[in-house]
Amino acid sequence: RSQQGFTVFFTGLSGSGKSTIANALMVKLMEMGGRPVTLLDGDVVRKHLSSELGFSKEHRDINIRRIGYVASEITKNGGIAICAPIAPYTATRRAVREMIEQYGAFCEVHVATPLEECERRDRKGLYKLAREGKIKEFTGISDPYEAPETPELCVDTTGVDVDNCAHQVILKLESMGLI
Ligand code: GGZ
Repeated sequence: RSQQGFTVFFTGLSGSGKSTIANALMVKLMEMGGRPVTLLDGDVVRKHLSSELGFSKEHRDINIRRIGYVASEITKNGGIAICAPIAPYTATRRAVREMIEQYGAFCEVHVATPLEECERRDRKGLYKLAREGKIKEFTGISDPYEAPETPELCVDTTGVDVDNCAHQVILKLESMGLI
C-alpha cells in the first residue's frame, strides 16, 4: 500500500509558516522520487483557480472545496498533493478530508504558530492593515479561525526552523506508512 496517493493539508493563520514548510516538504518528497508532488499553495490557488473569490465564509468554503477537489484527483491517481490554505472552518476541512479519504490518505497539519507571533512577523503588512480596519474579515483579527482538534500533526514555528518542521511532517508520513 506504500504507493497509494495522499494529501498533506496544512491549515493555520496568515504568516504562520504554512507556505514555507509546504515548500520545504515538497523539496524533501521530490528528492525521495517515485511519485509526482503537487503544491497547491493558498496564494497561487487564489491567483489561478479562485481569482473571483473574496474572503466571506461562503467564498472561503468554495475556495477550500476547489483545493480539496484538485487534491482528491491527484490522490486518486497515486500522486502527492500538498495544500497550504488558511482553511479556517472545521466543517469544510472535514468535507475535504472525506473527499480525499475515498481515494487515499489525508494528513492534516495544524501550523499552530500563535497569532501574536504571526502578527509580530507581519511579513506582508496585512495584520497592520487589518488592525487599522483597512482589510475587513481578516482571519484572527476580525474573522474566525477554528483550530483543528485532532489533526494528524501540530507544529509551531516559533523559534523552530522550517527544516525541522518539514522533517516532523516526513516522520509523520513515515509512521502513517505513506512513504
Ligand atoms: C485572511 C487574507 C485576507 C483575509 C487577504 N483574511 O499571508 P497571505 O496573505 O499570503 O495568506 C493569506 C491569503 C489567504 O488566502 P487563503 O486562500 O489561504 O484563505 S482561505 O483558506 O480562508 O480561503 C493572506 C491573504 O490571502 N489575505 N485578505 N481577509 N487572509
